[in-house]
Amino acid sequence: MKAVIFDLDGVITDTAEYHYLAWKSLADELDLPFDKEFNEKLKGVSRMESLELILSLGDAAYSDEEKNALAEKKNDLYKEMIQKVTPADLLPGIEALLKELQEAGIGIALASASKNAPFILDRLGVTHYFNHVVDVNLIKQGKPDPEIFLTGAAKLGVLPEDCVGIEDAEAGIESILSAGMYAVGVGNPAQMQKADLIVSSTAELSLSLLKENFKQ
Ligand code: B16
Ligand code: MG
Repeated sequence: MKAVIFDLDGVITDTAEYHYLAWKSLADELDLPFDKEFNEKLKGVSRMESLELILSLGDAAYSDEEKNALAEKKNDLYKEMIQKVTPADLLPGIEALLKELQEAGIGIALASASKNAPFILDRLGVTHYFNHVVDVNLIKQGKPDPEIFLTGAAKLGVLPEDCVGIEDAEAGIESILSAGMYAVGVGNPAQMQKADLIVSSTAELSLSLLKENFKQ
């Protein structure tokens, strides 16, 4: 195991609630029946794809220009919300794991679909642990395509087979597996069936757990 590549939302911090509130406000304005259950479909999905899914709840057609304006409106609201993020919003065990990995000389990268990821890492006070943060603006195919995880490995200079990927969304697990990496899922086993290892909480993650299970 030479590197660990992390997802952000749902693994390092839980920004899903802010994404939900911002989309909910937009959906209410457009009179679309958006709820928490539907929001589950948006985890790990890019901003424009999320918008398309939400708009599919209604019959109205929108031009590309209108869609861009709607996505921008949601993002402005979301950006306002994430100003409040602090190191206390790190999920349990994550900083301890980052520290252990860094001390062991294991590469650390971020493979998040969020364009706001660098800002959130800064607010959480953990940017300095990361050897590379994949620039999602340069990624052509979103998760479940392996591109984002493969880019992380390439930037760290390690082979995919020597990497562990950690995700909370089904599309993310597929992305890790099709990149040829060892997939660790955080959350409900029903949504993580294909993962190589599943933990119910980030508090269970540690260097020794990853090392013991890697490639078994
Ligand atoms: P943004 P992840 C994803 O983060 C979120 O889970 C998803 O809900 C969001 O739409 C996506 O980032 C894009 O975020 O609008 O900030 O660019 O799980 O890949 O870390
Ligand atoms: Mg996620």
